[in-house]
Amino acid sequence: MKTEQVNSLLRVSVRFTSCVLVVCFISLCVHGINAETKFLVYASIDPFKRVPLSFYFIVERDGETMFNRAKLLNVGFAEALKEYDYECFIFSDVDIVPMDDRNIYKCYSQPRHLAVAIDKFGFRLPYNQNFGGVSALSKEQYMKINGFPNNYWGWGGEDDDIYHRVRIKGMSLSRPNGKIGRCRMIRHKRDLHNQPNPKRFYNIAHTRQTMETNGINSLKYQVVRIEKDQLFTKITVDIVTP
Ligand code: BGN
Repeated sequence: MKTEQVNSLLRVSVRFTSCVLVVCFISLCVHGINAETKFLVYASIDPFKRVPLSFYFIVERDGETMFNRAKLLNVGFAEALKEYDYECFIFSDVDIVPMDDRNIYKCYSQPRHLAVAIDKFGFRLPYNQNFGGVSALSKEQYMKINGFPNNYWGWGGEDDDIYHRVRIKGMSLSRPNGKIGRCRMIRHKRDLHNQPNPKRFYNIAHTRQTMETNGINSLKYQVVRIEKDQLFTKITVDIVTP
């Protein structure tokens, strides 16, 4: 099949599945892979087997500011909804690649953790509450938890905060089993501007008190650039460092 045919089929499938993959991205050179390469990695895993997966949103922060994974994913959510009324969002780190085609990238009745057995952690869940790497939330589930926290600058803890949000709102995590949930992590050094966040312990301890006012309803950012390709939209964003 020619590339253009694949592209138009995928475009059409958006209308049926209403599912979008939001990939957050640190930095082109430092990370060693660029957004387009990542996209190709995903696309090469036979998108038709992963039927629901239909469109990609790549969100990258502008400049050399601190990384903020959860906030970038919030931006992806907000910007994707401006393009189409998606019902399901898959939030993925740029460096995680699923290994099993039965790990279907779609939304479930409960928020789904998809990257449950990453090679970096010996193909095991590092701890039971872990919600890192790749997750799937329907628009409804995401809105119920007020999206993701905006105040996790640097590495760590934002996924634990999201886990708390899910539990506080009476939901639980759904997961594939450890075999189906196997993923590879593309090796790279720790990125610049992504040092462990010393405030993460404090933030996590206060999720319950802060989640109603810290999330998609308080998200502030400025779009620097939008590049539209056939198969993905790439947003470069100023995430407004405090
Ligand atoms: C945990 C991090 C997660 C990360 C996993 C796997 C924290 C908060 C400590 C209270 N959590 O330790 O964000 O996904 O490791 O790397 O640092």
